[in-house]
Amino acid sequence: MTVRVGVIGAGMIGQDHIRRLTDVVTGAAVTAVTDIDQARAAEVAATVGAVALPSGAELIASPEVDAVLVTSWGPTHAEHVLSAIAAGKPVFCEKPLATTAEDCLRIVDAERALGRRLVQVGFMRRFDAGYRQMKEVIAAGSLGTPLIVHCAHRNPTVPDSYTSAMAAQDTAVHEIDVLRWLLDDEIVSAQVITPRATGMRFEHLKDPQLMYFETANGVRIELEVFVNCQYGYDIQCETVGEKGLVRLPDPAAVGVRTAGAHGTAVPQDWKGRFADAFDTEFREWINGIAAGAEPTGPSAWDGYAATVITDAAVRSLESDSQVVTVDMKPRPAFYGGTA
Ligand code: NAD
Ligand code: ISE
Repeated sequence: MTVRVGVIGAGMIGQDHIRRLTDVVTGAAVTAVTDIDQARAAEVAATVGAVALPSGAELIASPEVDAVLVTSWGPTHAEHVLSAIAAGKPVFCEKPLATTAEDCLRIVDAERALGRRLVQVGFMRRFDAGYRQMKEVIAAGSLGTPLIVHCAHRNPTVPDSYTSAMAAQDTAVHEIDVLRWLLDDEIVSAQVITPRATGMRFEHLKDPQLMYFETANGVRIELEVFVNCQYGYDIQCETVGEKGLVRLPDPAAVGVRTAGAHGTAVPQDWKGRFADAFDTEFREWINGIAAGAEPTGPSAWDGYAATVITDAAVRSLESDSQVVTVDMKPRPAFYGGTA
């Protein structure tokens, strides 16, 4: 069976996922594309023999579309995800699930009312081989109880449109999701501190930022977000337990010795660093749909949790670094909780 995917949003990541679904993943075909920039939708659709449709609503309703991929701007995600649920079609939504907690809860409620999972959120780090190995090591118990996590999330540069709040909403949101999953624990508070700012930033931006999170079990997470580090796209993660530690491996790269120095290249963007993770994420999503199974990747609840935790981090940033308690509803049984 070929899963026919309709794509809403033909920008940077939308085009990358269309290429992935067409050239990398077997059992999938992109049959429809839409974008508010209709010329872009037509151009991108033509590259894969898909039809360009005028709106997300028409794409979701199309009989040629079995599953929906949402890669439009964040504030538009909720509308498309809710429409896909109403149509009973599986929907993969790039992060964030929605930009407000209220919209995330509307999605959670709609999915619960339907009674089966249709939504998967695009937190691709759960599909990265290094993070998966870290999770296995932590779960096996040889490190003892996890106590501390040290992380860094560095981008070489960001555009002028990137705001200080986006350090949490757009960037740290990946650690927020992957650490909840890695530790099988919930984040209960957030604090954001701004050290001396780099001179390599746009004037309005607070960069770098140091973020501190505490989990329900008392694990302390420290995360450096530095989005103008200049030298590359660098993701670090080290979990310290009672009897040892586990560290995320750097991506494999050849060692080069020349001109009196030796080194390995640092990736320059998330596309290259997480290419294999994105491939695995889509392979598993498509295989699940083809098998008639519910998605097992990050759920609508995980999307809601990430949004309320990033809200707490932004409130801390905007309130002189106060420690802010995460305002999260109890997790429903439908999503593996007890409520
Ligand atoms: P982009 O601006 O390059 O592309 C977004 C596209 O959506 C544009 O072509 C725009 O015209 C279109 N669009 C906006 N509103 C629309 C609507 N209502 N209907 C149809 N099309 C609409 O942005 P991008 O970098 O591709 O990011 C898209 C999403 O992917 C964002 O939510 C972003 O956070 C996420 N993203 C995730 C990762 C990751 O690592 N997982 C990386 C980059 C971006
Ligand atoms: C971007 O939207 C991503 O999701 C990248 O993974 C992240 O590293 C970057 O900081 C974000 O802007």
